[in-house]
Amino acid sequence: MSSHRALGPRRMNPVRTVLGLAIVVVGGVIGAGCDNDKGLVPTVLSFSPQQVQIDRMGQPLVEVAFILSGLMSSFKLGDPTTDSQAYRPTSLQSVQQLRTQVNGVVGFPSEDSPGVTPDTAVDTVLPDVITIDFSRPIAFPNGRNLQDDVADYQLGLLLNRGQVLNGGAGFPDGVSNDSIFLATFPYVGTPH
Ligand SMILES: [Ca+2]
Repeated sequence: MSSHRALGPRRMNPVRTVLGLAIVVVGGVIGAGCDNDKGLVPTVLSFSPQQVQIDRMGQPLVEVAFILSGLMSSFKLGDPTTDSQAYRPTSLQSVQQLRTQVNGVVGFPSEDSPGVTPDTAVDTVLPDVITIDFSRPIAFPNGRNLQDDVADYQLGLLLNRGQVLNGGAGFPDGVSNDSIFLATFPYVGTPH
């Protein structure tokens, strides 16, 4: 785990908040976990016997980009507190193998140098929580704005292209954001 990420009931840096979302069923209940210096809500939710976790979300696209397909189901049902132990070794291997394969594609853009090592890439997405340091500008991965192209960011992190940890935009997936966000709730635009 990298030094800037933290989990669990311990008290946090006053300006940092850790967010995660667990999706549980029984009446479509959606629960969110939040941990900050006020300790208002535990990071990890406690479910009643009637509630079953079916998915979760900290950072976007972690499971599809960094978790091996055979482990996705268990990852969805997992808990951030065990992410590094349970998924770091296989995720690291997956990132290394993917980069090797992509680097062998003739004409594909070269990796950043200096760039993001496989270890740093994996430690940026595991445990699967999103951190916010309010003393710094809010933009993914420091929190997330609606307009942040997080797919490009995660792809850049995975492939080490686009200087994602140095303010770069990551690697383009060919899909741009809409610019129809609303100024009021629910903020996202009309589906189309
Ligand atoms: Ca994109």
